[in-house]
Amino acid sequence: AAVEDVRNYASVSHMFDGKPKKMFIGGEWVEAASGKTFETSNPANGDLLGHIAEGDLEDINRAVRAARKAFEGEWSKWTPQDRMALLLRAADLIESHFQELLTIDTLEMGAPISRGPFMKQMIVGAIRFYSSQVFNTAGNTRPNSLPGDFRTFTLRAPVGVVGGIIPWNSPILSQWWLIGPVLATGCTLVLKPAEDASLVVLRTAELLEQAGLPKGVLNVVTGFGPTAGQALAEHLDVDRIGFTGSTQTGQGIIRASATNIKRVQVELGGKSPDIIFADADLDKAVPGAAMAVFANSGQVCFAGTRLFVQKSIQEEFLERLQAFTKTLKVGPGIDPSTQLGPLVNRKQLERVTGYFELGTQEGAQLVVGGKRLGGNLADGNFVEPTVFSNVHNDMRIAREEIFGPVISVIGFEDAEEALKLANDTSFGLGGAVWTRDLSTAMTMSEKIKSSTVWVNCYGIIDPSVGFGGYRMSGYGWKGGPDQIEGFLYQKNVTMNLG
Ligand code: TXE
Repeated sequence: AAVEDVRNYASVSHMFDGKPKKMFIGGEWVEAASGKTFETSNPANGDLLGHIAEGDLEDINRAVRAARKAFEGEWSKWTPQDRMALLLRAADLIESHFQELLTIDTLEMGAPISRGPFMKQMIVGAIRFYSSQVFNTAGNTRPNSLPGDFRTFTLRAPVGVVGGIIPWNSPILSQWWLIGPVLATGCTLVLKPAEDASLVVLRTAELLEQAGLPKGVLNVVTGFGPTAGQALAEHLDVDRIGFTGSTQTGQGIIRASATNIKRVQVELGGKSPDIIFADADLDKAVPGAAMAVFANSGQVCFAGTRLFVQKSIQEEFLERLQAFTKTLKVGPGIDPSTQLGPLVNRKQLERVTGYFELGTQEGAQLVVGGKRLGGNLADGNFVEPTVFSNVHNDMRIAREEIFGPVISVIGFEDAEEALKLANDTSFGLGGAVWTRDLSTAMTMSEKIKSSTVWVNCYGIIDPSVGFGGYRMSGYGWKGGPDQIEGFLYQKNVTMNLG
């Protein structure tokens, strides 16, 4: 029965034609050196979607060799204009194939198809932004300030082979935080997608081939973290690594980078504060704060999971939050009316339901949700959007990243207390303030210790600005001109004309 369902999806994309999917190395579609494959399935119903090549050390070695060869070959002669044209062609192709990409991603990792318009604008916008960065690779010249007849100037050169390891929560987008700067700067890339969501990355590679990407500039090695991922992180001929995922794996990536002092960018977990002041416009703040966590079923790195509400409005706010939460539709992402899809896999399902139990054990009050969904959703990894109140900032549900649709509501008296609680965390990725008072908005924006602060909105990222992390949420910037720096070596040339 599972195979028949896969056939039904074949109309969407040849990604679901039942044939094992190959990896992309040196411009060729190849099987794993070991010949092994692994299964990928639909988290909404458990159906088998297909098989994917299971790459490991040998495939990573092949891919890094191909990336090095490409870096030193024809690609190094491409002008910034050539690379800009390639990125613009890619943006057009991604735009015209967007519905197909979105459907592939939804079937494999579960997120609702209704995120389409927002994602399309974000992704196509990001690619077009990166096309504008091809000239952001220049050095500079200064008038001589040394005693003598010297000339000093700087040059900037692409760092070389980049290794990218991305998670499953939004590969349709997160792959571009690596492919974009790589193509803009003239580096090459070996990309290892997450084992739960590889198909959209493989389809994107096909589209890039169609856009005229030279062989070996992008290589995709599918497979598991401890084998393929670890081999990439440790590889002596990889110059830079970009990683998004768990804090624990990130720590391993940083350790592995020491083998050859790779440049590193890591974006890890979060427990972001979302602060509602009594003067906020609750018509906007209630749905805004709810979707700051429930979007993608809470599987978002900067989800605003610690919801601080000023005590004077707490009762009304909780009532309205509960009512709003009850209106949300949970179901298969492929249904256009779905607002929350399934969790990506059984491991995440167990993790999230474990926190449902923990919250009650710790003495928090369950306001709404808190259960796995059965009935016609019993074969998928569905859970209810959940709100706990009476949470203390030192409870585990307020300190640990749950990565599910779980809000912890914490009361506060005044701005000073809100700030103290908001910053009492080991993370620092996102955060928001809802208020009509300009000076509250400004002061909180300056003092919240996180790389992104939203005022009267949540989760909006301008790719031409980008985002990063404080503390254990990681370091290095994604998007914006600052990210480009990380893909370039700077060189100082000093000439003595005397
Ligand atoms: O993450 P992993 P998992 C958090 C979130 C979630 C938890 C676990 O809290 O519940 O992490 O998710 C690859 N060497 N985030 O287990 O293991 C792996 O194959 C090299 C937050 O899925 O970090 C995948 O490609 N690579 C996050 C990627 O790392 C390794 C998004 C992420 O997997 C590896 C995802 C190894 N030893 C999870 N082990 C965010 N910040 O958005 C695994 N990988």
